[in-house]
Formats: sequence, structure tokens, C-alpha cells
Amino acid sequence: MRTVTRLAGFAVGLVAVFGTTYGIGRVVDRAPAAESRHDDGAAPVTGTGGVTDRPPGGLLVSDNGYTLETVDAPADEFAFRIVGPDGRPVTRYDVAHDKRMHLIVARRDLSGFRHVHPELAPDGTWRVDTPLAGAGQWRAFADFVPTGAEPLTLGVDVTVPGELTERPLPAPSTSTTVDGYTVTLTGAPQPGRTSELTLTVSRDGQPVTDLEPYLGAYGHLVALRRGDLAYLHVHPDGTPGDGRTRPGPAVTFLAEVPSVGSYRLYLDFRHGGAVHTAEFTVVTDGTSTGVVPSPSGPAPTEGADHGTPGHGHN
Ligand SMILES: [Cu+2]
Repeated sequence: MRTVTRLAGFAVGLVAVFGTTYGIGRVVDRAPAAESRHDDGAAPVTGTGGVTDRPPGGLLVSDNGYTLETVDAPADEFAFRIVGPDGRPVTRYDVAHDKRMHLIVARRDLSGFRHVHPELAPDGTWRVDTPLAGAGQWRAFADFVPTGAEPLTLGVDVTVPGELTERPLPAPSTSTTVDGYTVTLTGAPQPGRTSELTLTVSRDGQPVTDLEPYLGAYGHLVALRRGDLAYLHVHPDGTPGDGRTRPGPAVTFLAEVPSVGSYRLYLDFRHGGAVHTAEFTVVTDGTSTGVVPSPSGPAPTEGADHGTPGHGHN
């Protein structure tokens, strides 16, 4: 009896997690102005502490019948394929965020982030000029939607031989600079609940109000967890041309981190005809409140958020 009860509980837990995943997907993809504040209809992933039943994306090389395989390639090229449930390379993909395949790479120490878009050969091999910029232990993430199946992010380790210099994770910060732009971060991600993160872009002290659409949005945010490189792909609250989303200086995202820990955030944005990547280290300790409280989450505890980077700054 005990086993049966446990299994039943496990099944319910899975339903709750999937339900939440779909809920977030709807919020992110539709992103209506008011409704996006609430992840209504979805059960909370966690009651306390932000420990989820299902692992985040990017930790598995094979999931739901699909397997990421690297393919031998010249040194200046990175090649791989996705083998489907039928044992053959997948050749049909849905377009998501303007592309059929998003390849993200970062070293295990969270340095060297690149986000590129490979080309698909008829035999199912994806190829791209290698984004692996130098020696190290790299993690490559393939973020895609096989036609007729659920979105997936698979990850694989790749070693680039050479002299390896471990880079320490930069200290938490709510402001960073890249290519002459200053980007500030407001909002604090909270384990197990949807939080609003706003990134604001300026240059020479002036707000940038003419960001250019990139991948169907004014920004593209990826977060990786320190320690295992769990992969979170979050998208803006609003899209260009929806009548309410301005091209900067602020880009707002809805994000959910799976646990307490240190995360590296990578914001891709396009301005002046070039894509720039702003990086932040964020530490979540699970004690402060998110900007968007979960409807059924714990009551907000304003005033108990000392020491959490990113909270309360404007
Ligand atoms: Cu992409």
C-alpha cells in the first residue's frame, strides 16, 4: 500500500511540474499585459525551498527519446545531430524564436558564453563555425523543438585541449558593461516561482530606446546554474509590435530558477546592427521575495531581503 501511495504521489507531482511548465510557456509565449503577472491554473512546483521533482533543462544528453550526438568535424567547425526515438537523425524541427536550432555553449566555469545558430544539412547534421573559443571543459546546449514533440534542451560536454585556466565566477552585481553599453538588472529570481527580471540598457549615460529585434524579441536571456550548468531559457514579457512593448531601454523577462544557488545570466540584445552579450552573476538564497509572487506561494516577507543582490535597486 505504501508503495502504491508513493507512486501515486509521484505521478501527481509530475503532473504538477508539467502543468507548471506549460503554464510558464503560455505566459512567456503569449505574454498578455495583465495576465502575464499570474501563472494562473498551474500548481506550484514547490511548497518550500525551491526543490523541484523534475530536473531543469540541459542536464541530460538524452531525454524524451531524443539524444544529442556530437559529430566529428574540422577544428574550426562544431557539428552534431539529434537522434530521435526511431534511432535516426531528426530532420524536422519547428521554428522557435526565429530559429529551428539554438546552440549555446559555455565553459564549465561559466566563462566563454556563446549563442549561435547552426545550419541543418539534409542528413540531419547541424554545423556551425565553432563557438568554442579556446581550451577548456565546455558544455554545449541544443535548444530545439522536434516537429510533433515537446521543446527540449539537451546538453553534452566537449573538451577543447590546451592550457586550461580556471576563471573565478565574477562577484554578484546589478550592473555590467559590454561593448560600451551599461546594463543594469532589477529584480531577484526566486526558487520555484516566477520572478520578473528587468534589464535596462544605456550608453554614454543615455537610455537606449531603439533596441533592434533579435530572435523575435528585444532581448534573449539565458541563465546557467553554477555547479551543474542547469539551463534556463527565459524570454521577454512582450514582443516587438505587440502594441505595448517598447524597444528599450528596459527589457523585462519572466524567469524561474529551480533552486537556491549562484547563476550566471547572459543577456543577448541587438543594437547598432550587432548583438551584444551582457553577463551578470546572481545569487538566490531563497529568503527574499520575488517581484512576482506565486499565487499559492508563501506570503511576501518584505524587509527580510537583506543581502540579496538585485533586490530593491532601481
Ligand atoms: Cu538562439
